[in-house]
Amino acid sequence: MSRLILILGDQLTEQIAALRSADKSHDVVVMSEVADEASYVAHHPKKIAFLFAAMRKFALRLETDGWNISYTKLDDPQNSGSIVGELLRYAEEHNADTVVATEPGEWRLIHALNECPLKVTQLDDERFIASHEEFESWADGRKELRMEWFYRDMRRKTGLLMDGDKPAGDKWNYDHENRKPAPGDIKYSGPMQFTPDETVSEVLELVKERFGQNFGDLHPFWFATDPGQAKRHLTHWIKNGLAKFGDYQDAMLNDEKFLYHSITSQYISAGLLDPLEVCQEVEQAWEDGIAPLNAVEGFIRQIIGWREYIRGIYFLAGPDYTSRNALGHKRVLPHFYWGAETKMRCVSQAVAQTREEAYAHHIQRLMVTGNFALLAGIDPGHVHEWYLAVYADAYEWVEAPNTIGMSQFADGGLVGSKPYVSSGNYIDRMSDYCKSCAYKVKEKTGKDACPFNLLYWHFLDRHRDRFESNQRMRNMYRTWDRMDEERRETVLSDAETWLKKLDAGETV
Ligand code: FAD
Ligand code: DLZ
Ligand code: SF4
Repeated sequence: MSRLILILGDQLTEQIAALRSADKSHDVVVMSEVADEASYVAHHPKKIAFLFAAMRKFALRLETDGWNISYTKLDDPQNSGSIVGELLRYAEEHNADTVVATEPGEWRLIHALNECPLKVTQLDDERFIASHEEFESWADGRKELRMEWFYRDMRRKTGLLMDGDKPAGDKWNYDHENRKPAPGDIKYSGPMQFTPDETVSEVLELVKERFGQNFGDLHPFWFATDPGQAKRHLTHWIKNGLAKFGDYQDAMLNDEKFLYHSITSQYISAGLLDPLEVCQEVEQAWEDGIAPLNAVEGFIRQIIGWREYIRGIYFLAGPDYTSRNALGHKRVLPHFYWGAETKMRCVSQAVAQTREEAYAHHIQRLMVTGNFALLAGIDPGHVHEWYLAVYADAYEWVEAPNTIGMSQFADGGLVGSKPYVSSGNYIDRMSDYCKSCAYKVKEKTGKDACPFNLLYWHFLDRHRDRFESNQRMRNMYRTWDRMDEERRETVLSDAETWLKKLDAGETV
């Protein structure tokens, strides 16, 4: 009897565990574009098009390589609409009762496969450097799960940037060299862009028809959709972007959507690039003198540190992680996250870019849209759904700990030792947004005051019981307490007035 080998939309590599365990002469590879996966949130059309195109090209490659493939297109009249439905349909067609899958990156799908009436084995996803067991044993007994300590273990394990048992350059972390604001006149040519081929064009038509109403621009579509293109994209970035990636990693400019960032997350997580190989190429660029150590270490830390750590947290925390709301925030997500007008230049810029590219870089996600949601007390469940929908690299295993944990502090401090909140000052220092904003970043009260300034103190004040004893927040409370009482009252009442306008649906 043949077995079904399930390959999901973000498992598009010959190295995926289920495929490696398969027998080409007997087994049938199942890949399906299904309504359930395409609509559990209102994904950005570019994200859906990217995955469907990359899935179709991968299936074609496997077929050429001699695999027996059962592929369902979204508009196939037989399509049952779900992954399990398709497994049942193909099990009957091929007289199979066994499925080999690679563990999905989402509890929802793991449970669906566990409950499937067929015999389903879920193999470990070996594309990651740390297995679940390794992360659990690292976390076991620790009071705080800080990324930096985990990252050092990953450096030792991979040997990346290691000089024997010491870090290259004698320092583990060059982050303090990586926070420069961008001078206004810098230009980055941006990521490599690809003209849609026949497969991509066919998918674009389908996505336009079925998901054209979702938030996000489908065109122009320029993503890489196979490993060859993704590799060219990486080489292009290593040559043109990597050297300055470190210095300007946190900077934001109105006219620069990509500013030295690698735009690799969507390719790595879908399986088009291998994370370890990417890091090895970047390390090689340092050895060849193409990029300095601060840039190379900064980048490698994002992949073998943050990315691995975030995944570890998702699986350690369990399926109820996404419903956590430690700060009790209840406000609905404002319409301007979906493109309605706002006078806040930083937010409108981050949202517009997200709509155009299904991309915003880390500091835009964390310190603009994330920071605003946290300061304004938006329900973290709403915030989570938004991030899961609008970015091309969003899968729950990576999006949820970043949003629920790092950005919204809704996990009560599992990911971060303090909330990532800031007033308008931080955004002004790191961007050119404030210069073209209707609000005034230097104003701390009054109708023109930057809302981040008002809401920052409002946040600290309303969560005083929880945060005032946090060592890392003492200075913030000291500054607040040093203001005279009248001024504090004005700040809080101006913040309340502003929030009332927000709740009333006024353009704020
Ligand atoms: P670069 O800046 O070039 O960084 C290099 C690589 O490091 C990325 O490609 C990515 O693979 C990895 N990386 C960097 N930071 C992180 C991180 N915090 N967690 C995991 N990997 C990281 N990243 C996603 O891949 N998917 C998400 O759904 C996602 N949601 C996020 C939500 C919020 C609220 C925040 C604050 C961050 C989120 N991130 C997410 C992390 C980060 O913003 C993106 O990985 C990064 O912006 C991707 O762009 P890039 O490829 O140009 O990254
Ligand atoms: C995100 C996504 C989308 C939009 N569509 C599909 C699909 O039609 N078929 C599929 O196999 N996978 C899809 N995916 C990716 C899955 O939802 C993904 O496997 C989970 O998010 C787990 O990481
Ligand atoms: Fe954003 Fe405030 Fe600056 Fe406007 S003034 S861009 S709202 S930080």
